[in-house]
Amino acid sequence: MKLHPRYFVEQAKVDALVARKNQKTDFYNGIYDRYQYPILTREFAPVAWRYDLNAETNPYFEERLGINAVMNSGAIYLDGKFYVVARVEGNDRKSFFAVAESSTGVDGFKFWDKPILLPDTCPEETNVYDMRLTKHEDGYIYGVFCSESKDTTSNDLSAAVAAAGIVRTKDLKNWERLPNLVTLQSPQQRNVVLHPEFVDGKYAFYTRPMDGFIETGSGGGIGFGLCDDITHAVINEEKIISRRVYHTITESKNGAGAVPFKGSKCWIHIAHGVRNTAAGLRYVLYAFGTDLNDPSKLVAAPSGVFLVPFGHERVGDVSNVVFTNGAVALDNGDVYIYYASSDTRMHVATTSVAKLEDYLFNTPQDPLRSVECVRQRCELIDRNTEVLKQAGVL
Ligand code: M1P
Repeated sequence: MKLHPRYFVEQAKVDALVARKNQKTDFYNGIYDRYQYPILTREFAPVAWRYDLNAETNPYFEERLGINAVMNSGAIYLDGKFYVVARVEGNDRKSFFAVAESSTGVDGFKFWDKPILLPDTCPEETNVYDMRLTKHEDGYIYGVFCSESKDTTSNDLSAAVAAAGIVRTKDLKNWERLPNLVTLQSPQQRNVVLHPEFVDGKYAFYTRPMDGFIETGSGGGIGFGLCDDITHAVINEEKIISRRVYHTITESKNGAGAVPFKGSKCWIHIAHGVRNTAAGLRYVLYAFGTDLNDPSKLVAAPSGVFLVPFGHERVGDVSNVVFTNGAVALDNGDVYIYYASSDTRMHVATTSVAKLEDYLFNTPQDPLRSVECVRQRCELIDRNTEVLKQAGVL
C-alpha cells in the first residue's frame, strides 16, 4: 500500500480551515454578533472520510464518499470545551452525526477521527438528523433527533414518517439507543427537544406535532409534554406553548430549536419559524421566554425575527433557511448560538444572557395588524424625538 501524495495537499486545506481565526463582522443590532466565517463546512471533513488514500486503488485520488453539507448541529460545553454534534450529509443524501470540538466556540472546530455509529436498533429507519444535546439533571447527555422512515402505507415514493429518536451518553463516545418517543396525539414529530430539568418529577419534551412529513397541518406550533420513563418515552398529552399565527413568521411552521437555557428571569428559547413565499419556504429564527418554574408557560414573546439568513447565508442546498438546534450558555453569561444556513454550513452568533433577556422583555410584541405596527413605530419615533431634543440634537 502506498499513500497517494495528493493526500498532503488536501489535508493541508482541512488543517488551514481548522486553524483559521474567526472574527466578528461589523453587523450590528445590539442583540448578538455575527462572524466572518462559518464554523464548519463540508470542507472541514477529514480527508480520510472522503478519499481512498491508497495510491494503488485510487490512482487519480478521486473522492469516493463525498460530503455534501455540514449543518444543523446540537451543541454542548463540557470540561472547558465546546462540542457540536453536526448533521453531516453525504453525497448519497443520507445524514449522520459527527462530533467536532473547539476550545474557543467560534473557530478551531475539528472533527473527531470518526463519525458516530449509532446502535442500529431501528431497521426501518432510513435517515437521521438534527440532534439536540441535552445535559439532563439525571446525569446523562441525551441526543434527541429526527428518525425518518419510508411511509409504507402510501404509494407516494417520497412519503415518509418522522419520529423523535433518543440516544444517551456520558462522554459523546458511547451511545445507548432508547426507543423512539411516542406521542399519542400526533402521528409525526420533528424538532423534539428534551428540557434539561425534571418538571413535576417527569421528563419534559418540547414537541412539534405534525399531520404529515412536510406539512404540519393542524399541528398548532411548539408543544410541551411530560413523560415518566425516558427509557420508554410516551407523551399522552401535548399542550401548545408557542402557536403558529396567521401573517407572522410562524404561519407555516413553528418548531423548537436549541435546548432552552436558564436566564435570571426565564428559560430562553431560540426557535424557528417558517412562512411560505413565491420563492418557497423561508426559515428564520425567533426567540421566546418561558417561566422558570413552569417552562410550559410563555412569559416573553418579542415581535418578529431574531436572526435571518443574511448575505451569502441566503444561498445553499435549501436556500433562504437558517436553522438552529444548539446553543451554549456559559456560567459567566456568555451565549453561543449555533445555526446553519441554507442547509449547507454552520455558523455561530454570540451574545449574553443579559442581552437576550433585555431583548425578550423589552422588544414590543407583535400587534398582528399593519395599522397597529405603524402606531407602535410612531410611538417609538415620538419618544426618540424627545430624547434627541433633550440631547440638543434636534
Ligand atoms: O430545510 C429546512 C429544514 O427543514 C426541516 O425543518 P422543519 O421540520 O421545521 O420543516 C428539517 O428537515 C431541517 O433539517 C431543515 O433544515
